[in-house]
Amino acid sequence: MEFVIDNQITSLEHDVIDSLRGRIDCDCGPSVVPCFNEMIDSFKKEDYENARLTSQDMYDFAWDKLHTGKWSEVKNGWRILFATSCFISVTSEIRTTTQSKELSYWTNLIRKCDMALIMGCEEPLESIIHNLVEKIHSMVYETFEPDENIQYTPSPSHKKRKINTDSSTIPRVKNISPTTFYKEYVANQHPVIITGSFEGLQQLDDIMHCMAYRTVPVEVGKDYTDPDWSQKMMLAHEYIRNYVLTTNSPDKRGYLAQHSLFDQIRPLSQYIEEPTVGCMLGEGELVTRNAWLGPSGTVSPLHTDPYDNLFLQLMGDKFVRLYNKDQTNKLYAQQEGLLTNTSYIRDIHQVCDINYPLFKEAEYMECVLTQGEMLYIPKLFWHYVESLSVSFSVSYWYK
Ligand SMILES: O=C(O)CCC(=O)C(=O)O
Repeated sequence: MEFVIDNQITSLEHDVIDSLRGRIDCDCGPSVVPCFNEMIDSFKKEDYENARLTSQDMYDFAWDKLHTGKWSEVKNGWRILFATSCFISVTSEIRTTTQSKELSYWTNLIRKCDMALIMGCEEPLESIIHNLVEKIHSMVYETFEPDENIQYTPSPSHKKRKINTDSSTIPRVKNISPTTFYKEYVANQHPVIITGSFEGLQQLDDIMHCMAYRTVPVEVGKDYTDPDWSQKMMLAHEYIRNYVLTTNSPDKRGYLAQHSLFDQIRPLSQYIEEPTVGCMLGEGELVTRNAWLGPSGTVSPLHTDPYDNLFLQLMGDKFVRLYNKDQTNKLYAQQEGLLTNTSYIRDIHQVCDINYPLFKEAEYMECVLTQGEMLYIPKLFWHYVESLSVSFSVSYWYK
């Protein structure tokens, strides 16, 4: 497979990379500068062999820094250094390798670009990396279409959850206007399900061409409160085949959860649209949109988020239980550690009355959200979410 590096990318890359020099100096300290400069200079002089070698050193160095200490405290320069070395490594590699290029060769390059995007980088380098990885991915997908025999269409197999009719129901309304949505629900902080505003996805095959060989982060384990829970990076088509369409035991369950997948893989955005009623939430500012793609049986334990949420069900069914914030004293929020927004109660369907005596008195609302429906979860409402089938959801958080 021949890969032609676009002239446009070539001229842009030189300007971008020059503009990054100062940032590295300030954030990463003077000891990194000579090596960074050698990488950049080799690249500009078209000494791609040396650029490839030095970029690998810089990649490893920045990777360690990105994984030391608290994520929020990592200086931006390390992210820039990481993204720059990913970019130089990938483009130099393509220019220098002469051996025949297997699928794994390409997926490694795609993975490097994905890691740069996942770790976070800035414009204009970010757009250049998007362009590069999208080009590589579509060429690779055309040449190595994954597993022709596998249908990426979920079977209709279904877990059942009975909705408690004593609980108050969440109203369902069709095609509501933003003003009515605001007056009747947002102003009263009342959850509502809006139907008829989008169709959703029929099958996962439709999105494989955008993402099959992209690397995505997957949470493996019963849920994020489990001590054995871990995060793994894997190719999207392998994740879908081995975790979404395959039934695994709960401790081996994989969940692509709370990930900004649509920002990492831009072509996927064509399948979603920001809800028009979003402008009515908070100041109307979209904080983030996250993907939640997984098999039947994924659980997000009872927790709160500090944002108003429009939760869209693109595919499959999810059981959702909600508790108003005024029920908090009956819900046993964790008192210490990183998860003070999460309840100690892991399975709301089997709660020990002795340990959690107030829980059964808490008032709640619940529903099964189906494809094409959108649930408004007011900020700080407690929510427990369980998938009843293969499921793909998107949450839009506003402040
Ligand atoms: O779908 C899920 O598993 C959880 C969704 C959620 O917690 C959220 O959107 O805030």
